[in-house]
Parts: sequence; C-alpha cells; structure tokens
Amino acid sequence: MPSSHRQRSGILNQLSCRTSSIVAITFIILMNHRILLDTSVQATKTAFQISSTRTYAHLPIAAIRNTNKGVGRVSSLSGTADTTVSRISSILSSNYHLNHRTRSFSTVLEAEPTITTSESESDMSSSINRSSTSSWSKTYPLEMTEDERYLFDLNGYIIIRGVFTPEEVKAANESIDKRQNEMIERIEGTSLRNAVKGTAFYGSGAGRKDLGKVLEWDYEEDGSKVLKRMLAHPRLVPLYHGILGQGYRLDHLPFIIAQDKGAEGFQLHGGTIDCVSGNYNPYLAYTCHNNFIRSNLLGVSLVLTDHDPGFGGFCVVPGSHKSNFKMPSGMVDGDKYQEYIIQPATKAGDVVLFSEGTVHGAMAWTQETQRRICLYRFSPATNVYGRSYFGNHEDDDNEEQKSTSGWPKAMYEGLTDAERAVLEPPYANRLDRPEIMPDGTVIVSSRSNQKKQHDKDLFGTKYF
Ligand SMILES: O=C(O)CCC(=O)C(=O)O
Repeated sequence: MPSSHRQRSGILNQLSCRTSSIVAITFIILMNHRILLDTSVQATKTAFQISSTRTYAHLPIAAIRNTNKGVGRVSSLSGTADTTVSRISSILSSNYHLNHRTRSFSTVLEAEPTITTSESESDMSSSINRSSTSSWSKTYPLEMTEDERYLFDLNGYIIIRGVFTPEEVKAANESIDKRQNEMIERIEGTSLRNAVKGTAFYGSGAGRKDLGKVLEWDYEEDGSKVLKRMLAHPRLVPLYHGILGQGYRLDHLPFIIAQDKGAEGFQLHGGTIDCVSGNYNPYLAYTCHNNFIRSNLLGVSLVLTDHDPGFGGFCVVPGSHKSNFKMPSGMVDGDKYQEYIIQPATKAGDVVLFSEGTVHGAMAWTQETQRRICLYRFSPATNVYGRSYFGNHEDDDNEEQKSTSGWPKAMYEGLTDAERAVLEPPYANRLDRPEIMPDGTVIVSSRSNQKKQHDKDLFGTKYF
C-alpha cells in the first residue's frame, strides 16, 4: 500500500475511532443525564459497557420499568448507539429507569440499620401490583443489615418484629376462624404424631392441628392477601435475598399450624448435621463462605398469636446450624438439657426466619387461646426439597389441575409480579428467571440470543 494511502487510511481509522468515542461519550452523557434525573427518585444504579473500538453500546439492561404501566421486561438490548437509542426511546416514556443485569448494584443501595421496624403497609388493597411501584426504600432496608446477618449467622434464626399490622393479623385470623373445622388434627395413636408419648414435647394428649391450602383461599378475602404477602413482603425480601439469594423460591406448600391447650409440639428435628442421625444433611444445610450466607431450606413463620415466655410453640437450639456432632440422646425429646432449648418470645405480626439446618421443634402449648402460625419454606433458586411446584396432582380429583404444571392454580390469583416470581420452579437465574430486585421491581436475566438459539439447535428446546 502506498505510504500516502496508508497515512490516509490511518487518519481515517483514527477519525473513525474518535467519532466512535465521541458518539459513545455523548451517548453516556445523554443517557446518564436522563438516568440521574430518575435515580434520585428510584435509587437505582445504572451501568453501561461501551466498546472502545466500535460504536457499539452494549447495554446489559435487564429491565426497563415504566412506572405508569407496571413492570415492563426487556431482558437484553444491544446494537449500535443509534439503534439502541431509538429502540430505548420507542420503549420508554417520561417515567422510567434502567436496571443493570448484574446484581452487584444492590450493594450500593443504602440499608437502614434496623431490625425492629414496626412500620407496615396496612393498605391491603394496594398490595396488588405492588411490584410496579418502588416505594420500598422509603420504609424498609433494601439489604439484609449487618445486624441481621450477624444475628442470623450466630443463632441460625432471627425474629423480625412487627412485620404485619394488627389489622393484617386480624384478617388472617378471621380467615382461619372460618375454617376451624377444616383443620386436620394429628390424633393420638396415629403415625402423624410429632412427639413421643411421655416426653416433654408430647403435651397432654391433643394433637397439633394443620390447615392447608392457605394460598388458595378466595383472593377477595383480606386474610388470603396477607398470607400471600409473605412471599415477597418488602420487609422480608432483603432477608430472603441475604439468606437464599436473588431468585429465591417457595419450596413447600405453606400451612397453618394450630395448637390448643395441651396439644403436642414437635420433637427437635433438622440440623445441618441431622440431630437424630448425626449425618450431614445437604438438603437443609446452612453454610457461610466468604461472608456469603446460604440456607438450603429456610423456614419462615408468620406469628399469628402471641408466644410469651412459657406459652410453648416454636423452639430452637441456637447455634446448632453450625454444630458438628449428633445431639445427645434425650435432648431431641426435650427431656435433657432443656436449658439449651429456647422458646423465643414473639408477638402476633412478628416473623421468625430459621434455617432448617438449625435444630428446632415446638413445645406443647400451655395456653387457653389457640396457638397459630403460618409456616412457609423457601429455597435458593436452584434448590428443591418439596415437589408440588411441578404439578404433582396425579392424586387429585380435579381434572384441570392434573393437566397443569406448577402449584395449584388458585395460588397465582391476585399475585404481584414479585410474588409470582417466588412461585417459579427451580432453575438458574440466568435462564430467564424473574428475580425480585432490592427495590421490589422484577427483572428477567437472560443469556444471549445466540446461546439460546444454540440450545434450540442442539436440543430442540429453548433451555438446556
Ligand atoms: O410449630 C412450629 O413452630 C415448628 C413446626 C416445625 O418445625 C415443622 O412443622 O416442621
């Protein structure tokens, strides 16, 4: 190539690079300007990756949320700056923000260092489509706080006070009152009993009462809305994220546990090292590596009646999630070392989160008023213990239900996007899993279209 040609070509290349850079920088400034206006309201961090050699603006945008219209989902956009700008412009209206696909931005959001907030959103009707508003940061921490992390890691459980208002607790209890005769008692002489006769947990004869289908109650009932709120309550989401990770999921069908006076509790069970066998139990295990807490199965109880000291009900061996040895015989039944078995005092409206890797159980109930909790179990996105999530309805009389996959249909009624995300089956976040963000919006993380197409070509299905 003649030198003058080479020079010209070099200059052209430089110019082209400069133009690329100018377009890219202008684009960043323009976009940041628009985003800054929005982040002051939404407290959301935005990130761009601009290729320096080409004019591509790769926007790892996981969600574009139009607050006027609810949650919009765009899993990934890329293209030239021009096409990207025009594509974004065609999607966005005046009120929007961008979320980076990665989850790192949650770390820059401020967390209020409190675990005792009693602020609760009492307007139950407004819980519909709550995920399309982003007011969480105003009331609740957006991350599990350092105090919460410390306490949960230390003890294997934590109590969050006053998550639900007295009105919400009343609504839930009224729904339960209506269904007292649907409760199923674990009567004496059956294999359903949870404690050995004659031991401390057994009580004086009556069985524990269980009431199921709680998320299938008529959605118009306020009590039903309250119980559905546990799936993604803004006060609890940071804890679910801190213990289970984003993309956490409901694992068991939730149910009400009731104990009348003298009713049996539940002998100690669970444990990362199973308290009865002494074997490691990966399905329930608690771990903390590199400041990263994970509990493979998390029990979460909504407390619906007061549990003052000595009343009975939920009990726990604090710290047992890290135990390395089998529990001494006699302790499992509560006959030995009672002083190490703690019945935490809780009030109606509190929520108890406990790792199933922490040895726990329930004491016989001593009060005239019926004990009530609603017990949920959650797992990380890729963990599973129960099996109702994929439509295990072969025993049902309901033909329609039999043919559907997923949880019972009624459970989906009236759910917000965030609550619905929690009912997803187990699979990795990057496979189009809707995930609740720290601010309550829901985004979908995706692999590139090329990778998806590859799977389609390879397997004939969208996902491996
Ligand atoms: O009654 C409680 O609070 C605990 C119940 C329990 O651990 C269970 O049902 O597995």
